[in-house]
Amino acid sequence: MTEKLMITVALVGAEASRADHPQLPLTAVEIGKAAEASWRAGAAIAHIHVRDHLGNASQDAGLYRAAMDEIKKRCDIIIQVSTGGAVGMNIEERAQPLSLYPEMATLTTGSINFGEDVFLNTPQDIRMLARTMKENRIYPEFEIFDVGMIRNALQLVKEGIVGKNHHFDFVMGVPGAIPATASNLVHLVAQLPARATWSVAGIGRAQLPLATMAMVMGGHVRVGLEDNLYFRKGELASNEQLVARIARIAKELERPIATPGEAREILGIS
Ligand code: KMH
Ligand code: ZN
Repeated sequence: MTEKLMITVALVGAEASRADHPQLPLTAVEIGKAAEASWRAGAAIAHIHVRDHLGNASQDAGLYRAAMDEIKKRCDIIIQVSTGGAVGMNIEERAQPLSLYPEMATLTTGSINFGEDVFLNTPQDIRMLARTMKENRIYPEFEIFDVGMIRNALQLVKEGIVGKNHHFDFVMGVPGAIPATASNLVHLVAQLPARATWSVAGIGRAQLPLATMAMVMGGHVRVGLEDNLYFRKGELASNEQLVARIARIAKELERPIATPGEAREILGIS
């Protein structure tokens, strides 16, 4: 039987600003409220970044703690912190939220061009983040921006630096990384061990078709304003709306939605 569908909401990211989207959740309270609304709409996991008082991307542990507290007092959604941060941040800066022992964190297993920038993840930096996550009993989600990153992720598992409980998320359509096509998604999934869990995060207008494809293929889905600001061409979205649309499609496909508790069971989060 196909697993229940885990919906991840990527609430804000590090790149967009209020100039791009006037309702982007930036403060701890806004992030808490957006997480609750998305949870009510069907999200089981919240992937979070935080911003400083000027709205700039930050990996400050105090800011993460404030956002996590606002989420935890509203709902039991699984909190997944970013270790990707923003391009140009050094690895110590990016690792800061791991000191808070979140349930989950991201781990990008390679470098890519990211628009006109470079999202740099050296083998040494990747191992450092992975070891810290293991020591702090934080569940890793591999952020796979291109196909070679799967090999690097599986190597970490083989070496025991990452345990057997982990999840893959395919981020597809970043300019400079793997294009968001159906055949590329099939190719990515074909690289995984049979029992691996995976989700897809399509960038921009690729979000909806790739999410729908993932649902049909037995994978899971990530949506949210980090990856896509629009509900449809010319119409800005909210996180809640993007999650609710996936929940509606899942219902039509007779794919039940996982609660956070059920997602913990699927993932093997103890
Ligand atoms: N902001 C991107 C450069 C993650 O959260 O782990 C990296 C990113 C990945 O968003
Ligand atoms: Zn992110």
